[in-house]
Amino acid sequence: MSIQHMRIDIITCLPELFDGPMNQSILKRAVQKGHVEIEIHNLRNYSTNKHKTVDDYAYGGGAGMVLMIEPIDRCITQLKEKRKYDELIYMTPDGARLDQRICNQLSVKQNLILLCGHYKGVDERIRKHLITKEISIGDYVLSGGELAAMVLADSLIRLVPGVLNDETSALTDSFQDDLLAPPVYTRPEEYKGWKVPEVLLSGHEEKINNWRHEQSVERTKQRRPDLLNDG
Ligand code: 6GU
Repeated sequence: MSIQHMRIDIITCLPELFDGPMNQSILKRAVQKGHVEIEIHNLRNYSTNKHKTVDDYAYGGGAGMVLMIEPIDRCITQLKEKRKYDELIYMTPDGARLDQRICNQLSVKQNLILLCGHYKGVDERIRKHLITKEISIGDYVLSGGELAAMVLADSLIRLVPGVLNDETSALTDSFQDDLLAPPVYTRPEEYKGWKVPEVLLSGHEEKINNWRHEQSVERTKQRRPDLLNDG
């Protein structure tokens, strides 16, 4: 069996924004180890006019520029000539709100395109004819889809098998079983009189697992009761 590999192509008019986050520890290692390939595409390079513009005024008037069809379509067409894509995702505040269930579903895909919106958004015809999924990272507005695309990419890459050192650590994340993660402790056993719960020092695996589960349930009841009522 071959190792799972994910390729993410990101289309943006602000490619510089991706320099920092994509070269950071886990993501960088995932790329170096060959689990993930990320390519950033500057929309400007796909513009056909002499000023390299990628946006224009909205038909019907009103404030805000709209990303034009042509540069986006040219970029997508070139990518599709090279490989088949599982999803073409538009990052937009009116998309489906990202949660761990969506992350899990997308993490098994091989080739994804993330299109970052900007200004007032993209020409609606791109959404209608080319986009297969629209995702938001929460009910607040960012100045562009770039930060959201990084959030989505990070959440997916860490789920690709082999990316995390201890593969089970993604399984114990908050939300993986609709529960928040339990509290964790490390040395020292006591600090300023603040003690680590006795059970964690007992070495009794079954008791520890039971305690962690109880803590998860309790924490979820207290902080996110909505998670318990869903599904
Ligand atoms: Cl995906 N884009 C923008 N511009 N704002 C957002 C978002 C996306 N998700 C939440 N807010």
